[in-house]
Amino acid sequence: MDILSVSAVQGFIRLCGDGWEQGWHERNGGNLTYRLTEEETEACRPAFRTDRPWTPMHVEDPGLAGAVFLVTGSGRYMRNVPLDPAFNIGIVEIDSRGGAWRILWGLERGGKPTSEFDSHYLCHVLRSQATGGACRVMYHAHPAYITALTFVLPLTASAFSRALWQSETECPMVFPHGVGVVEWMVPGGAELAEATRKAMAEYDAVVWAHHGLFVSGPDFDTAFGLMHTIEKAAQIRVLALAAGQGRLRQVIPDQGIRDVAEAYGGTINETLLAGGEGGKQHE
Ligand code: 2HA
Ligand code: ZN
Repeated sequence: MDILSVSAVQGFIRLCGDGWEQGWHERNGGNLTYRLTEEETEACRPAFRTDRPWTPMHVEDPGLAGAVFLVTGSGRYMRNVPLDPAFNIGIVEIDSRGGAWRILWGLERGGKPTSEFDSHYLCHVLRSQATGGACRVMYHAHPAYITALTFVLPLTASAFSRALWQSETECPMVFPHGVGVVEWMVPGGAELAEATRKAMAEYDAVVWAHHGLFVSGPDFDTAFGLMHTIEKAAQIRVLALAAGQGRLRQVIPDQGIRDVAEAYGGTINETLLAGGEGGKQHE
């Protein structure tokens, strides 16, 4: 079987192209990783080579030792993924200690996994454990509107979650637990990886101040949909703030936010809704 006809590989490629179409991946911005199931790994195995060297990560965690990931390439462009998958993406295996990777397929001509792979790996370990193994996707993008909000809102989970819930009716049903926020840090470093992992213990989406958004999910549709919903709500918020010269006449009320979450089987994160310093954001 051709590796490009494996549905997980196709879904991965499609998400990269879709993210580019949305305008979220200027140059080599953003990255995507997906933890393959055993069946998917077997379907891809005829295309694997196992003679490549192990490369140590900056982090070590045995939580997903031996796991196999589809990854975008460091310095490679989302825009080019559908045109040349074997150059722009790859499949890597984690060693038995959870501290190194080696390339099994793809990333041709000297490629390596995304510069954010350490962040992705730590978050995979955490979210996989938190969801009984259901979580498989980590997706990082540079959407403009959620990033714009990091210049005007307090950098707190409460301020962001509440602003987004208030701005689009879909939000309380899509992410009732809210979104986390991490202050500005140098990309690709252990510090950002650790801060993101901490935030991911509570939230399946984390805003990176002045940089972008990091989301997780069980499959490509859910992860892409979460990125898309958050960015859409942020766009509405920014447009409304601009049109109202910083003042919003009304927003979706707190009880409405609660009711939407409940109507769709969720429970709103009351701590975030109660507000903290973000509580008065709409006034
Ligand atoms: O892959 O987006 O955060 C490039 C980046 C780093
Ligand atoms: Zn980035």
